[in-house]
Amino acid sequence: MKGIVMRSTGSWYDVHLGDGRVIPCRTRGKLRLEGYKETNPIAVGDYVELDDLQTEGIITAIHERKNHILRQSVKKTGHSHVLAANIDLAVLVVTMILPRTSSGFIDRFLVTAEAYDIPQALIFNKQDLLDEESAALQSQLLDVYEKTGIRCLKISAIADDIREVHNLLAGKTSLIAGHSGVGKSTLLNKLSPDIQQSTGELSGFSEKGTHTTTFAEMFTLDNTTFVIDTPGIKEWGLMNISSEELSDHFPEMRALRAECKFGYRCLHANEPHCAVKHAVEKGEVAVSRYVNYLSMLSGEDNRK
Ligand SMILES: Nc1nc2c(ncn2[C@@H]2O[C@H](COP(=O)(O)OP(=O)(O)O)[C@@H](O)[C@H]2O)c(=O)[nH]1
Ligand SMILES: [Mg+2]
Ligand SMILES: [Zn+2]
Repeated sequence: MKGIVMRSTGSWYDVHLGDGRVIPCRTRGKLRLEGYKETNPIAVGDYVELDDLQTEGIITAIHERKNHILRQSVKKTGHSHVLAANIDLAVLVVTMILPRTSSGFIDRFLVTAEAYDIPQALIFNKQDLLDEESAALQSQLLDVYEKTGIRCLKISAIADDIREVHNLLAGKTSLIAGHSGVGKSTLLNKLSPDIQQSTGELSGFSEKGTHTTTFAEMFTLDNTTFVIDTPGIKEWGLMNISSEELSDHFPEMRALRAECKFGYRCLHANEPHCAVKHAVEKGEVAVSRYVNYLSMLSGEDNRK
């Protein structure tokens, strides 16, 4: 029998069966997944095969993944672990006010998702709080990202009907990310009466101010719609993206590369006859995207 892993405590896994039941499972012996070094490399979002469905299950195999996202070890020991697997959509919740999400943060998220081969969407929350300045900033960003082909929604998680969000997520496994305070938990709670996340507090930190261990966790909206909450998304780094490859994860720049004089070696920085730079001058590639690209290229952005 097949199921999808919803959460893991390290030795136990909660597995969602297609009929809506969730049962605790263990593994027996050593499970391996081709291409991964770890034994029992089970992550949230993994499809697994199960045996013995009385009160608990035994995971006997892990299905091949269509993608996975990694999280670097907090201690920068060079280790990383799979945070979640088989993601259909990466959703970033952003706000223009309280707190303000920078375009640099948005682009970093989009580039990383693109590098992992995961389609992206942006949810602009807290529409009810926009003043003139933050509304102007938002419309600039909407213009940039809609032109880039990113699905964008505007909502007030505390007030609006969120049918559009339901439609966006329906039938998919989506990862939900965003800075602390943008309204992720408020939105999740509104999406399903079964989800009861605490809101309005600094989460991810214990009372002593130390970082608590945070695992990805999956919630069910219906039997085919799943959302994954990923605490600590800041550590979702730009892993293993070379300088030459970086602009390939900006779709509007990728489309121009062949026209650069230095073709696949062009970093679109100081090279002559660069199609990307020309497009920026002509207003065809957004200045903010280009500036954020250069910042990622120089590595400045990586250390934040
Ligand atoms: N005004 C307003 N406040 C919101 C909205 N969505 C969430 N909030 C508030 O923002 C604060 C942080 O929300 P929370 O869901 O905990 O954010 P999270 O850290 O991303 O999970 C809470 O006090 C929410 O009530 C919104 O659309 N409008
Ligand atoms: Mg929260
Ligand atoms: Zn170029």
